[in-house]
Amino acid sequence: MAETKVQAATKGSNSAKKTSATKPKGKAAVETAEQPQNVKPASNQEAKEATDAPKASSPATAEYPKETYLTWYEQMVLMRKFEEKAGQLYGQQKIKGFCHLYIGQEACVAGAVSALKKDDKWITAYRDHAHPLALGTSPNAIMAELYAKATGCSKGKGGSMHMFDKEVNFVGGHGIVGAQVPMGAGIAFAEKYNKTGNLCICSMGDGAVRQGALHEAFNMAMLWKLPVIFVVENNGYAMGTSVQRTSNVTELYTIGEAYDMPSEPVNAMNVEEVHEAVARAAERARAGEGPTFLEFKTYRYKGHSMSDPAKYRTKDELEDYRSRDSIEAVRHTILTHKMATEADLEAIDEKVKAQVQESVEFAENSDYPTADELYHDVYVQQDYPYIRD
Ligand SMILES: Cc1ncc(C[n+]2csc(CCOP(=O)(O)OP(=O)(O)O)c2C)c(N)n1
Ligand SMILES: [Mg+2]
Repeated sequence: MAETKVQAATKGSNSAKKTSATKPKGKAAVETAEQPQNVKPASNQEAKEATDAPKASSPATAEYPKETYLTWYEQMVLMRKFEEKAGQLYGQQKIKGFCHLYIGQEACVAGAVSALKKDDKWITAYRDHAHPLALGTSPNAIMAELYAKATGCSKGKGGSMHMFDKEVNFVGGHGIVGAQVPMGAGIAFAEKYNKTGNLCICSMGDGAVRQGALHEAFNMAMLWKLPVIFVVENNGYAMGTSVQRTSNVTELYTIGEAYDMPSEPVNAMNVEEVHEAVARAAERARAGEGPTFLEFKTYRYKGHSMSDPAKYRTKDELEDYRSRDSIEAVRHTILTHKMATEADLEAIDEKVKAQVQESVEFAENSDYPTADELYHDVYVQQDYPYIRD
């Protein structure tokens, strides 16, 4: 089996499904799949339906090997604990500037990484701590970047919104809403042009699908059948503005259909469903069939950034999503199917806690970049051909 990101990150875990290879789901199956509802005030019918949605539970059979579930669990716990610590440190003013947490959305990254190969590229927006963590960047380098230290993965010059790690093919955190969408198409173009067989996964928030550049990029990606997976991490809000208040079309995946792009909604509180959708899209991209647009229906438990008290949503709405927490669901599956004991999972929790603590010490003990760093890395290519004297 081809080496996947999970295998690369954990040296030898198996992300293949126990049964036969994942088959593309028929449209009917997709349309009837249980999805978390988009977000509206709790008093209306849709919010009621969301509250009636199934709570965190285990499938009757565990569909993947134990190693896969344990890898998902460990990765998601690392994302969660790392960001909880980052939130605390922000409160203590150890971390400054902007800081957008991914807490609640962990399954989006964990399920996708396990379906990709090690040389695939990933580009995303500014909510970007979880992606490099799952791709294998050291938590030390990410924490140091949050501290703006020279040992950070962007040499302390990017901060929370601009993580970058070429070693794991993470091509960034981008602060301009939607800017990464044409760049993602461009990266996929390069992969196709160079016949590498790799693809690019390009994730964005729901706010980004209303940027004009997305539509141009979708058109070109389809025209040239680029190996790209566009993913909208629809957490219901762009800052404090709900999808319903900004978009006539609230089932965001249908936007891809205007370009005949295979598009589907995914219950992204469920890591297995994310993995399966990305695996299908990756298969299509590698077969030369072009892009896919996936709408990950997810939720962020915290505000937009550290300065947002999130008063635009109800407690009930938040509690409803928390009751379907993706980490709890994987934990439940592992225990129900006796893949590990409570003690085994506690040992993972402790290991992750120590890793996070170590990253804080590493960041604290690192130096800030020196002033001459201002003149480095402005353009990586020394002979950049478009500069004229
Ligand atoms: C072009 C542009 N316009 C406005 C902003 C200000 N801004 C920063 S984040 C944000 C909301 C984006 O929300 P969404 O795409 O849903 O991502 P999420 O924060 O939910 O992950 C806005 C409007 C920006 N960074 N770039
Ligand atoms: Mg959003």
